[in-house]
Parts: sequence; structure tokens; C-alpha cells
Amino acid sequence: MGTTLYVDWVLGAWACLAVLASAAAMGADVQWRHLSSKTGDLPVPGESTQQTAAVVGDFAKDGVNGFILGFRQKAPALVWYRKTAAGWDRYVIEKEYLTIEAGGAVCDIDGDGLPDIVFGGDWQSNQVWWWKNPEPPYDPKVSWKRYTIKKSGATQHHDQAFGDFKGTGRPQLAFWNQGTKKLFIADIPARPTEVDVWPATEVFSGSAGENPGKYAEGLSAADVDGCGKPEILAGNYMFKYLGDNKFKAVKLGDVGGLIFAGRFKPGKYLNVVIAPGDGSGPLRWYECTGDPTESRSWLGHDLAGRDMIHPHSLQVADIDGDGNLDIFCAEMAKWTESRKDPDNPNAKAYIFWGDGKGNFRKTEFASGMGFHEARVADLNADGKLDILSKPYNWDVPRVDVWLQVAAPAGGAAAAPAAAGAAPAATEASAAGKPAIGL
Ligand SMILES: [Ca+2]
Ligand SMILES: [Ca+2]
Ligand SMILES: [Ca+2]
Ligand SMILES: [Ca+2]
Repeated sequence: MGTTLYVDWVLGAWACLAVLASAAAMGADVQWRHLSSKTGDLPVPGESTQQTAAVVGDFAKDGVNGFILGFRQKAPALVWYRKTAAGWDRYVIEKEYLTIEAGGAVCDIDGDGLPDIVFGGDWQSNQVWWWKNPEPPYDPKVSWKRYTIKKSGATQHHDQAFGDFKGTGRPQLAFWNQGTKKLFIADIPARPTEVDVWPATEVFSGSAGENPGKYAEGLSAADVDGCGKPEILAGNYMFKYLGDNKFKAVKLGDVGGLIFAGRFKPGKYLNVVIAPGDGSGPLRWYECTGDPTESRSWLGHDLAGRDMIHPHSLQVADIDGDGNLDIFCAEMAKWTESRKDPDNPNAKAYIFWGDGKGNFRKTEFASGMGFHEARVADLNADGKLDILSKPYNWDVPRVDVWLQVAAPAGGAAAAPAAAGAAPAATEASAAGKPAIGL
């Protein structure tokens, strides 16, 4: 590497920049430091052997992200990890036993400036809850005050998302209720701490691309069509607001699940990526070739080159900071409670490095590990994106963090050069690298 750099500098600054940018582009120089509760780097989450939920946020409003993990099967129901200089401190913020489902969302519900949290009950619960973020200083042993959003009707609430889908000026909560196969939307009440039910209206009823016998899942918010308001992305659908609490359902593909939007190639509309979460099937990204509110306009592209097995982690982010969005997707290793050995012992986690032109370079991030509800976020406030994961019931209890670290000798110089030369990076990488898995 040192020799290469020297020769390139002799050839000229422009050529050097292009080579460095090319090397740094599409994840080539990204390195990780793996931390785990298994090796004492983080506190053990708890005693529950069913770890269902994970959300990230700057809950203390101190400019540093923390994360909250949710559990069922054993108390506590929620713990919050706060970054310290040396590692993380664990705060119990719901000490009671609740059967928290996968999902969760972060929003300042009561408008006091501090982000609050929502989680839903699983197949054993007909409740959806929110917890009010108390003011600092926080006590690691004092639970946050819990309020209900829904407390009757059918059970199971896998996934929630906030967004101002209706353009009211305040976010609404979209949530699945799998027990009744419906997607709902609810306005945040004017005085949320004084009520215990948020009136909700139905957005959609039916299947949303799930495997036979499974349930619809996946929720996020994104302004896919550029109209100024986010659409609801759920399962294999985009829901476009029509006014008067009505939405148009636009099917984007056959397979539903975890769903997020981002710009993977130039175009008028955002692209969408869908992973079949609690099922198995292809991981696909979609582009709009016409009217985004017509299903026929959406064209799918395969990413992994095979069916993914319970890929219950999907994130869209520019992981290497080259200006182009990347996709993280990881499989579960285990989900069956009644067996000791993993269902999917060769579970894979992949990063698909985007070139911003609709091409991706697939790399294996991990193998043989159980991922569930992984999140890509800057977890140590150094400006580089990191990865958080906790398994569902594989090798539990445990939580893992991968911190993105500066590339060692030689590569270290490449990162800032690439960051300042995004157009060159795009051209260089697109010219030399074929698309993978398309
Ligand atoms: Ca708040
Ligand atoms: Ca929109
Ligand atoms: Ca990138
Ligand atoms: Ca970081």
C-alpha cells in the first residue's frame, strides 16, 4: 500500500486522489471493532432469553446516541444503554414484565424536547405503550412512566413508525396490529399524558407479502414521491395519503417485510428495499419507472443472489461515508424456542455497498451469528456509522456493537481524501467494478 501511494503521488495529485477515492469507495477500507456483552465490553442486557426490540436515539439530548433494548419472557421489559467514556452504562427504564414485540419507535410525544419511546405488545398482549422520557439527571433504577396508546382489541403489534403522513404539522403514529391483520394510524393526542387510548383509523387490512401462515410486518416513513409528505412503507406496500384519513395502497413487489427507502440511483423518486423479516425469500430493491402510485411502475432487483432466511435486520445508510447509500441486511440464526440448536447456523450478515448508480458490491459482514433488529447508527459520536445488534434467542442474553474504526496505516489517509472527493469516488468505482447480485 505504501509503495502504491508513493507511485501515485509521483504520477500527480489528481490521479492519486482518484485511486485513493476508488480504494475508499464502496466499503473497501471500512474496518470494525467488535464489542460484545459476551466479552464484557457492554453490560449483559438482562435475563430474558427472548430479546425482541432495539431502537437507537439521543435520549439524553447530549449529542450522543444510546440504545434501548426490549424483551419478553422475563423482566425487565426495557433497558437503556448510555455511552460513557469507557463503554456503556445500563439503565432499567421499564422494570416490569411486559411481552414487548419487535419494533419500536422514537418521537417526542409530549413535546417537551426529549425523545420518548413506543413499543407494542406481542401475541400475548393487546396493548401498545409509550414511555415518557423523564428529565435528567436519570436514575438507572427508576422506570420511565408508561402510558397506553391501545389497550383493547386484537393482540400483536410488530413495528411502528412516526411521520407526518397527513401533513398536519405533527407526526402521527402508524402501527401494525397483526392479530387483526390491519395497519392503523393515530394522531398524537393534544395532551398525551392525560389519555390512555389514542383514537386510530385503519390504513389497510389484509396480507402484505408475508410467507404463508406468517404475519405482515415492517414499517417506515419516507417521502418516496417527493410530494413533501412522507408515505407509509409497510410490508410490500407504499401507502400514499389522499386526504380525509384515506390512503392509496400501492403494492411495490410480491415479497413483504422490513421496508425502507433511499436513493440508490439518480431519479425523480426514492428507491425502496424490502427484506422478508420473519420469513424467507429474496432481498429486493425497487425503482419506480413511471407513476409511483401505480404498482406496475415498480421494478424489483435482487440483491443477495439467493433467498435470505429470516433476514430480520435491514438498514439503509451511507455506512462508509462515500456519499452513496449502502444496505445492511442480516439473517437470524435461531427463532424456534423449542429447540436448543440454531435453526439457521450459517446465518449471514451482508453489507451491499452502493455506488449511487443502482449497483451494489456485496460483502459478508458476519457469518454464523444471530442478528435481529440490528441498527446502523453512530454509537460513539465520532461521526462514523456503527452497527448494533442483539440476537432474538440465539446465544442469549447478549448484545453486540461494531464500531467503525479508522483504517490502519496507508488506508488512514484515504478516508478524508474520499470524503472530500465524492464525485471522483463515484466515477472511479462505477468504472472499475461490476454490479454484484443484479
Ligand atoms: Ca418527550
Ligand atoms: Ca410523499
Ligand atoms: Ca456508501
Ligand atoms: Ca461511530
